[in-house]
Amino acid sequence: MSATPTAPMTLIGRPGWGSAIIELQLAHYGLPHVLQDSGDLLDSEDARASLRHLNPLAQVPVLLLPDGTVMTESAAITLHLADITQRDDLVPGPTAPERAAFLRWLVFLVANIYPTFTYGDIPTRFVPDETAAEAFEQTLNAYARKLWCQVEGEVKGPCFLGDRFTALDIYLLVMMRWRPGKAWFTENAPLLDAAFTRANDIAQSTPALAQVMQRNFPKG
Ligand SMILES: N[C@@H](CCC(=O)N[C@@H](CS)C(=O)NCC(=O)O)C(=O)O
Repeated sequence: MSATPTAPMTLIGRPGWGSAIIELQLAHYGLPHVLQDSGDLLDSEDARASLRHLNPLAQVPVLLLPDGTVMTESAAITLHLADITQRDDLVPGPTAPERAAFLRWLVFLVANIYPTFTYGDIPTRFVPDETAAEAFEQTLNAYARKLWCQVEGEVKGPCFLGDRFTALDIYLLVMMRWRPGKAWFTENAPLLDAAFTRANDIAQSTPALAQVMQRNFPKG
């Protein structure tokens, strides 16, 4: 039997943002949690200022553990939730055949693809000159598409790692709604597109996940 902690955690985030990746996992595991809206971190200095004492990068997700420990970084949180629940249904365990690929692509998604959103959301934060920022944004978006094409070559189908649904599929479910947009995936990355559809079907047919999807992506 797995030991599931009962004291609530606090997930700080924003509907549709990366906090959805963690909210879906908390719901999947049935872990008690409360949600706290970060405000629009891209638009509001007040929102950024009030988050910085927890995460100096002023990014979400931020997860406050029952003992007050602050966790940031979705991949670290993903691994931690599997640890504390002692479950291996979203994170293949150490001896599972999918383990190495899981770790590789989990880190790839957060270390390579996620930063393209950080830099691309407001390019002038990193390249102040408007003209240069425009060129930077184009190069960055092309680079992001190249990264997704690399991921496409690794999708086993029907889920990312084959038959089993893992936390990687939860990442796809959220990140593939962002740039370059669903239509691009349909046209250029059919395996990812199919994995997304599969993950979406699984989420929609699991009441706890369907509720989180609806809260984060009310438009579907
Ligand atoms: N490496 C972090 C990235 C988190 C991240 O970039 N979150 C976005 C929301 S999806 C954010 O808070 N952006 C605000 C900003 O970068 O100013 C993770 O994996 O959790």
